[in-house]
Amino acid sequence: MTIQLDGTIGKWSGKKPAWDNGPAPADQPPDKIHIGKVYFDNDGSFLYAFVQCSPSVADRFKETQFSGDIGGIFVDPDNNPDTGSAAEGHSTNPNDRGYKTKIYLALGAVGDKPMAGYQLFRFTGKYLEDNNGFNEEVPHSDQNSFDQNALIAFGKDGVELAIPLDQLGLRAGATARIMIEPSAPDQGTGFTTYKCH
Ligand SMILES: [Ca+2]
Repeated sequence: MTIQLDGTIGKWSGKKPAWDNGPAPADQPPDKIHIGKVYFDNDGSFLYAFVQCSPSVADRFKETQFSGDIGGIFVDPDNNPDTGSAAEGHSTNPNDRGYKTKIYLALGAVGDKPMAGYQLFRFTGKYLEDNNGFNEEVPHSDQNSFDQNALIAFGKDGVELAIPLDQLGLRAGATARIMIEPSAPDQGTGFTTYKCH
């Protein structure tokens, strides 16, 4: 682990965000979390992601203790929109298709404390009406910020996660197409590419 997962944005400040969705809208529902800046990095083992959150996971928990989610990050490890998931909503935009894995960013509670987690789902091509076909759980991909050595943490600025490269089908030199889909309504969808070094 070459990046300390603590949910603070300072260590990313010298990098260019992969997506900058701007500030949260004034009419955002209080139980939702806005995604602002998103950053990626990698080492030989993990893809790292920092997702700026407004409000923070802890502040949202003061508002509601219901579980929910921040959104999804979709990864296409072969940089080809013609392999992988089908188009969402019959869109003709290639940005909306071709993904293999969805990183689902979950919110919840452990006892009376907030938690953030993630789980990976693969596109199977089956049951397209159900999660757009991302319905095969990747074994042992569940991460919960309360577990020791968890691969996700939350802090004052957002959530920070590490995903094993082999679970995403990525390795050094690979270029991934990435789509970021916040769960909060009326927010943009981010598209970017990331080249693993
Ligand atoms: Ca693809």
